[in-house]
Amino acid sequence: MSVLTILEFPDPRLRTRAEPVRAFDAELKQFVADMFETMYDANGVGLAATQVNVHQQVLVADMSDERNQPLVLINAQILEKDGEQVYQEGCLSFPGIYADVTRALKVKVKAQDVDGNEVVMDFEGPLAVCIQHEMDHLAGKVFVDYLSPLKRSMLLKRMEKQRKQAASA
Ligand code: GNR
Ligand code: NI
Repeated sequence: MSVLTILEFPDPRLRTRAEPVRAFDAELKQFVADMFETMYDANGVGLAATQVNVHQQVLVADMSDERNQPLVLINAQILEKDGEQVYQEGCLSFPGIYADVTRALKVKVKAQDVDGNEVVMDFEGPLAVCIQHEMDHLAGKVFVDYLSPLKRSMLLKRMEKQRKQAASA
């Protein structure tokens, strides 16, 4: 098992569109284990393969307080969306910045598990936010893309400032 390096904005590799997974083999299982280790190590509630520079449609999540409800979705597709919610989002690729984003309240997702079995699952509330956030990463999209240009440039300047302070400390 290993903790992988998480790409940070403005790394252009975060804009890569992930390819579907075709081989449900031991290498995939090892990669999924590494993604969980990386997500838990970073105290994240989700992680997309894009963020660790692997451009395959793999996402992991765990929104439980006890950190004991791991969820892995491979080749996920949204079948249905319903309603709207506003949630304050953060992202491991944007350390220290948070912003309100409007997304669907509920999503019905078709995906595969690590063995390649098809699963259809319904998500609602914070977990639905997380799944939509991770699926965006796999499409090369990030949460600040939803903000107004003014709000986005304010937050990105703030992130840059914090980065410089951290580097000089
Ligand atoms: O750890 C994370 N927290 C979070 C909070 C609100 C909405 C989405 C997220 S996902 C984020 C981890 C991450 O960057 N996943 O891509
Ligand atoms: Ni993210």
